[in-house]
Amino acid sequence: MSTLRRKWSAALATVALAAGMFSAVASPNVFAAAAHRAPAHKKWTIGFVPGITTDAFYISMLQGARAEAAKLGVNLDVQGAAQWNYVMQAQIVNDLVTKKVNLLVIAPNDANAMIPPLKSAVKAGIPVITVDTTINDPGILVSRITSNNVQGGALAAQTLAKMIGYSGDVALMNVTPGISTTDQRQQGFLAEIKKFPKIHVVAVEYTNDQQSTASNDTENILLAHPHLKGVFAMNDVNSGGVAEALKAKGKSNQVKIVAYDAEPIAVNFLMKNEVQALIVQKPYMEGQMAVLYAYDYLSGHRKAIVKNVVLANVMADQSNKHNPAITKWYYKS
Ligand code: T6T
Repeated sequence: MSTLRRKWSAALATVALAAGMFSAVASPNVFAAAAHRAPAHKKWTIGFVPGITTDAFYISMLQGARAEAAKLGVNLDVQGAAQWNYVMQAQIVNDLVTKKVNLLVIAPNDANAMIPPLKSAVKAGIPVITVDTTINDPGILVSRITSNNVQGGALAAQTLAKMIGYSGDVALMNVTPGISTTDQRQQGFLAEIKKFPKIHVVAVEYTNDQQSTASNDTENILLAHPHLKGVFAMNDVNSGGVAEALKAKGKSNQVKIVAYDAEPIAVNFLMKNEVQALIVQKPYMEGQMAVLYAYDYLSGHRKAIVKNVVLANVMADQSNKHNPAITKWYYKS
């Protein structure tokens, strides 16, 4: 393996491990075989299917994937839909199978509906790595790479509880049932918020990733629960909708918002204290690792692959939102 590749691998491992980015999952021997990797003797093509093409989370992920693909000398065939739609995504997978890509990296739009098309890909001899979201049949996968969504939900509950003085009404703004990541965030939040008996979850809404729906739902929740004190928004589209609705009612920073993700628009709300805290993932690194593992798998260094990678989250709030140790993780659009 080239010296540059070995240095890069060691650097990525150092960053990931030093930053405590791997949770309790098996200690990642991500680059254990790094010293012995042979350079790719042919141009492999990796099919890369983001959850959606129009979201800065996946744009950041693709930036990391492309950077790693350039370092390793592999091709990326990026195919995705502009909307969260597992029927469209299944067709994209089938098209990439027909094109006979060497390996498929995907953020599945639905944990169950995407099992059949991905099983077909594996049956056709195309190995699959999931990134960000995953499917409810991990046995067919080479690896699953994601952030710690259950922990992120629990952290949101702890943070919101403290912000509202450990009592009062709160609401959850989720996306669509069946998305593994946002389902796990809700799971983590609801389990943790039970530790605060004076806090009542008065609504759990699903917006289908539409900001206008998040705004309308927030207005309706305020009408039904005028003493609402906090909202957990499980992605950036939802946090934008909630923040805009509260602003329109003159309730910015009165009703507290803890939100997931750090797209530019979400960071803007954080800077204006119209959203009080963000749970920030590492999509760029997820993209890098997915391509690195694809390379490892195709080049036969499969012992270097961790089956279940769970990256730690970062909390950005009013006390650290300008700190470079935090701002470096804000997503790039
Ligand atoms: O929160 C991210 C991602 O982790 C999730 O799976 C889907 O929504 C986002 O892309 C943000 O919109």
